[in-house]
Amino acid sequence: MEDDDIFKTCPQHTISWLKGNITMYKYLGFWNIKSFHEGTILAQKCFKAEPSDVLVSSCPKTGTTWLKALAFAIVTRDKFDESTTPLLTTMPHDCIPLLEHDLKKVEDNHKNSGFPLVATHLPYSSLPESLVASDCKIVYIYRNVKDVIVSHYRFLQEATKLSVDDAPFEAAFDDFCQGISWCGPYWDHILGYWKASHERPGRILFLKYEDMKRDPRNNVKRLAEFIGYPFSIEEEKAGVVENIIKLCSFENMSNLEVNKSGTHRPEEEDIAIENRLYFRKAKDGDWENYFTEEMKEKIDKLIDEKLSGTGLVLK
Ligand code: PAP
Repeated sequence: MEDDDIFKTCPQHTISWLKGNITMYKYLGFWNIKSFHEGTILAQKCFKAEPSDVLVSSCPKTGTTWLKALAFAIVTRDKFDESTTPLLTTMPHDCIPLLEHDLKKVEDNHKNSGFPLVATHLPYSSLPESLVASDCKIVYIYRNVKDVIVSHYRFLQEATKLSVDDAPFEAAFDDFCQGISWCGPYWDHILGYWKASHERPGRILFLKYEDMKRDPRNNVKRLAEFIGYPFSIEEEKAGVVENIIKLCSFENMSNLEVNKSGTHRPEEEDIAIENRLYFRKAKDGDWENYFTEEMKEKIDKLIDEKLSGTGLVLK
């Protein structure tokens, strides 16, 4: 089937709370806009994983930008320090190519630079076969579902230049609970990686956003070790771990000029996003400013149903 025919037949949802500004398509069980689904199909057809690839994966709004900055700083620390790193002038999303959008860049990295990091928002079940079959390491970040719902809502509301009053949160919440969110259903996205991590132990590192905030030092060390770039004793003594944490902190990143005034993918009108929208509040528990008691009960019950017996905690 031609790609266009695929999208004529799969479920569509035009987001009412965004005044119809975005239409999502459900393809292979997950929601996304058409261009990213097309990029997924291309990656599935063409991508050939290299053993050294490290996949940085997440459902949107779970801490991707932070994880990318940390992984980039860890992998490139022999070349750059805090005063020379590209992170000072390039937003983290532009430092690591996205498999379902920047395939050519990923392939160029394979050929020319040996840079190992590849980012994705793809669910595990949509990853290219060569990646699933490989022994590449995968790092997966996840976050409390209620803060993800608010972060997702505020991001799309601002990206479509609507006011909060014009974009009712209640409708955004209802869509999310029905699984209709960027790369959603959120719980299915996490469960795909979670199950795969049990089938292939040692292959996927799960990082929880809230744990990373509580204990960045240990989590950054775990991350570095897992992806094959462990800190030496000398580096630890010299404060390299702390320097990376400070460099990638929300306080530092959100105050860099590039992240205050730059634009991500400025040449692509439909998905160009101001960098500042990726750095909103970074507060745990912001959901309390948006949720009614009824919403809290509804999402807690839903998550209990979806995740019962898995050992994952998203509440
Ligand atoms: P994306 O999927 O669109 O890239 P992602 O980076 O996963 O988004 O999530 C954005 C959240 O991470 C925002 O949370 P908030 O809406 O609750 O504020 C953003 O503020 C937060 N964030 C961005 N950078 C950092 C950072 N360096 N440290 C901690 N949190 C961060």
